[in-house]
This record gives sequence, structure tokens and C-alpha cells, in this order.
Amino acid sequence: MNKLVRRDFIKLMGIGAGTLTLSACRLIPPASLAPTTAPVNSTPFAAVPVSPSLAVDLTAGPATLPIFSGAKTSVWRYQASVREGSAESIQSLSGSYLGPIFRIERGQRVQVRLKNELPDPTIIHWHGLRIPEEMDGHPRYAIAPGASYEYDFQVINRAGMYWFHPHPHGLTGAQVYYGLAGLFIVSDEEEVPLGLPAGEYDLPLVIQDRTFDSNNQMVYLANGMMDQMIGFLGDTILVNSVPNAALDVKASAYRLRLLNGSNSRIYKLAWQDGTPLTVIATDGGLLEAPVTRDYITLAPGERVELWADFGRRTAGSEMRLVSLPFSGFSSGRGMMGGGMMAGSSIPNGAPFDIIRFKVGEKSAEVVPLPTNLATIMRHRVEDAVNRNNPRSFALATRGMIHTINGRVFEMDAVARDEIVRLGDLEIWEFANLEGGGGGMGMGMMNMEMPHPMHIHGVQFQVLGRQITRGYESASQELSAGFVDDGWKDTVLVLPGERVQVLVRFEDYAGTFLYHCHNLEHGDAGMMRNYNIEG
Ligand SMILES: [Cu+2]
Repeated sequence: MNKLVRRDFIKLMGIGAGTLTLSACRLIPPASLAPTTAPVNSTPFAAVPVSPSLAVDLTAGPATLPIFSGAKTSVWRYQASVREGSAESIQSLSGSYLGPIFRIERGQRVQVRLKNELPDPTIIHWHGLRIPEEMDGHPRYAIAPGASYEYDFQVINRAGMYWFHPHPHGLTGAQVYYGLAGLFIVSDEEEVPLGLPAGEYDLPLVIQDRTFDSNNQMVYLANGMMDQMIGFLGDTILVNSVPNAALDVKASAYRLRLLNGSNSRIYKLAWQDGTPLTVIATDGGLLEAPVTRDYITLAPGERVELWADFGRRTAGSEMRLVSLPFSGFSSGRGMMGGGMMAGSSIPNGAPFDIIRFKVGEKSAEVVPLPTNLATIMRHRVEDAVNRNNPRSFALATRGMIHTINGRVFEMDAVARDEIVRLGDLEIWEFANLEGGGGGMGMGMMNMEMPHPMHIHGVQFQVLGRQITRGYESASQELSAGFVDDGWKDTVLVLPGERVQVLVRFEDYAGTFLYHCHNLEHGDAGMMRNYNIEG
């Protein structure tokens, strides 16, 4: 890593504490949120505390920054400025195209004025947040170049790392690829007493892959149809937009907040020396108690938070977070991945380093890992209104098209089987049972596609997984790395797998999306509306 970039990287890692103080005195009820969009009482989140509001101007536009030595890289990025509220609520990832980081207390009102200075339409989706339809970034709200969009919502999510990114239909993959993504970190009264590592010991790490040309410029979908079919895979791994990432850490405990911000790559995360990973949180925040995994399977859109204790390491030693090899999927290798239609030089399943932690001196502070982290109200399957007849979504590849129940995205359409009732608990089943083939000369190929499925507007719980006979290989290599214990908003569905989730539509009526978070699949139409009817 060249010096300049490395300094910036460390600077961006040394982001301030940014924890907000609660002040009970001043909540302006967001007029636009009342009363039709007021949250229905949500059991696990009963009393939403009151805290000051935040108003931010957020501009999406072009920029250049040094990623490598030599020519700067042209990117798209968000630039934030605080209009009202604490300046510490917004942290920039200096030297990165990513960001900013929102640091929010549960209960805060957040207003964001998005200004589009891109050459294309855009809109922001707040991934994982439980907010009204008009705040959620549905592509029909996309704004033209030069236009603005006003967001105004109250944060009712529990403590956790959520994120935000563009969601204009057909353009999401490109806009995220060129740099547009930021983090939305929520803290709450349940989390604070745990005394988890904070300040410089709380490190958000966004893992992505990109391909650069000889002039350091990003190249998207160079393999055309194949990239769109399989999903983009880059040949350079970046953390917070830095390649060959390395970070000086103290011999102390850290909270590593990992986001797979890649368009389609799946990571099999592990410590290089086989030390088990200690997981404290997933998409929707803290687990009930820490769990360990030999490796973690992290698909696009998913987050996982690790407790990394460098305290037992000697000064000068190094810990590497790596992605372990796995066989990949038939679509990502063999004929398509390696042969006549070679894609990335790092196919899905190839091993590589992600980030090196260089352990320094001992920190005076000793932070013990809590035994218990949070209370999770478990949905009960017997409470699901469709417990005898789960709502099923068949994920399939037909020719060059990825479909959900045989359909592709239509901006305003909602099918009869895509309507749920506000307040209902349901079982949703994603069934990834049909590979593809047929049409367009694709008949020879067995298109086994993993699909990370994301539901907007909710957090859900994974009820179970079932693998179809004949499809065991990917599951055997990846399923021990799933962390299904907590709240999720994105769940990976492997080829041949059925995944059932329990989801309560408890907050807002409206039209929301569910889709594949392989961004090329989503852009190609593997996305649908569903209606929550009040
Ligand atoms: Cu997909």
C-alpha cells in the first residue's frame, strides 16, 4: 500500500467515538411520519427513546481519489454536511470513496436531503432500516440529475450496523460499484452498558472487489453478458476502498464490523491461523450471546460483527483475515469461470487475504467479552398466519434471466401472492431449486446460482434450511459459516437450498421490495414488490 493511501486508511480507522448523549428534552415529531406511518407497537423494541434530531445534506457526485500510486481513480461518492444536530453524528471515511458513517441513537429523527450530482437517476435505500415506503428508496422514487429528495424518518431499529446505497432500477450495480455506499450505525440503551470496544477499537470494515485498468480506473462488467449473468467479480480485494489493506492495532479487544459491500462476491472469512471467529452481531444487531465459527460465510449485503481479541498476541505479530477456498459454484468456474469465457482472475471460491492486523503494544484498557449481549424476542412458528402453507418464492434462472416465481421486476406491479397484512407474522420460503440452461446456447451449462435474498422494511429470523439431494457440495463447504441466530435482513440461499424465515410486517403499510442482493441479478430483474396492507 503506498504511503499516502496508508496514512489515510489509518486516519479513517481512527474515527472518533461519536457516541451521542441522550437528551430527553426535544423530539419534534416528524410531521411527515404521523400518523399513518407511525410505527405499530413493535414487541422487541417497545419504548423508543427520545433523542435529538439530525439533519444532513448528502450529495452524490463524481470525485477522484488516490487508491494506488500514480493516477487518481475516478469514483462516485457521497459527501455529507451536517445542517442541524451533532457534527459527531457523521464521520467521514477520509481517503475512501465509501461513507459517510452515520452514528445514530435509536429513537433519533434523521433528515437527509439527497442531492443528485450524478449523470444518472439515483435514490438511496437504507438497508436494514425499518422505515416508511417513501423513505426506503424504492426505484420509483429515483430522482433525476440535479434533483433532490428529502428523507425524514425516525430510527426504531435496535443497535447494529446498517448501511445505505443507491437503488435506481437497472443502475444499482454500477452506482455501488463506482463507490456509492455508506454505513448507518445505530446504538441503543441495551448496548451501551455492555461497554463494547468503542472509539478507535470500533472498526467498520467494508469488503469489496473491483477491477482496475492500467490507468487505475475502475472497470465494470468488462465481460459483458457473463458478468451480468453470474454477477460481477473483481480481481482486487479492497477494505474501505484500500487494496492490500493493513492496519496497526493495539494488543487489545476490537469490535470489527464487517459489511460485504461487494456486488456479487461471497466471502468465506477466517483467521489465517485457524483461530475461531467470535461473532457478536449480524445484520440486525447484537446476538443474545457471542458464538464462534471456524469460518463465516458472508454474502453481499450481509453484515457480521466480530470480537477480535488481539490482547493475547505478541507485539509485532500479525493476524490476517482471509477468505478460504471453496469449490465455488458451477457457474463461477469451469467452462464459464476459467475457460472460454474467463471472468475475474479471482473466481468465487478462490482464496485470498482481506486485511492484515499488525499487533502493537498492549493497551492499558482490558475489555472483557460479555457473556450475554442482548435479548432477542423469538418469533414462534405457531404464531405465523401461514404456518400450514408457507409463502414460497421460487428462485430460478431461465435462459439469461433470473426470476422469482417466474417473474421479473415491474416498477408498479404487485402480484396477488405478494400481498401481506400489517402486523402478521409469516413464514417466507426462498427455494433455489431450479438451475438453468436452455435458450441462447446456454443449454450446456448448469447454472447453479447462490442468491442472497433481501427483504426491505423488515428484520427477520431464519427458521431453517434444507438442502436438496445432489446439491450438497456447496452447502458442505459453506453452511457451517452461516450465523442465523440473530436478526437478519439478507439471507444467502445456496443452489439447491430452501431457506425459511419468520418475518413480521409490523411497522408500516406500503409497497416494499424483496430481491436478490447480487446486484447484477437485482438489476437484471430478480426483484419484486410486495405490499403490506394496513
Ligand atoms: Cu441472485
